[in-house]
Amino acid sequence: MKMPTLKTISIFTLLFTFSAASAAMTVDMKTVDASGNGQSIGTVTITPAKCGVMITPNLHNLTPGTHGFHIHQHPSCADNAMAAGGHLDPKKTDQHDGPYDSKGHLGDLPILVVEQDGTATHPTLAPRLEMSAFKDHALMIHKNGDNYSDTPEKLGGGGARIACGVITE
Ligand SMILES: [Cu+2]
Ligand SMILES: [Zn+2]
Repeated sequence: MKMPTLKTISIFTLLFTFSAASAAMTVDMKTVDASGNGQSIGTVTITPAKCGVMITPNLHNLTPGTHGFHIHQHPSCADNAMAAGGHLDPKKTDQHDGPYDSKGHLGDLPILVVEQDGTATHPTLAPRLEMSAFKDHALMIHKNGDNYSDTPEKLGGGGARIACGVITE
């Protein structure tokens, strides 16, 4: 039996690496401040999945527990991330229903889970989203959790914006 040559293996590796790289999108996340360019807390990588997209955080320096996590409308984190506007909502539903309900904001992502050491690395699936939905918007992490509802508090109760990343790809 003839073994594959080193050259053949290299070509396959190159093709695979290239297609994987072009399919993923990595967003730099920064703490929120007036300039919109705070301290780095790591990255969030978005990759296409069979159903929706996978969201893989590689974050640190966050407070342990759950945090509201969304795509916000505008590609800016200036003015303590208020420049990013509200949750991405192309169908103008004006409803915060979370990532698993088809009625509300398209930008509602699965909550971000932060470990006791302040890191978040657990990947989640966002079934309603496509890669193209992220382009020219911002990713936002909130101080509090998200109950995927407008009650008892609007927008899941996430409160203040604590970290933000502009999606330019
Ligand atoms: Cu948000
Ligand atoms: Zn929302």
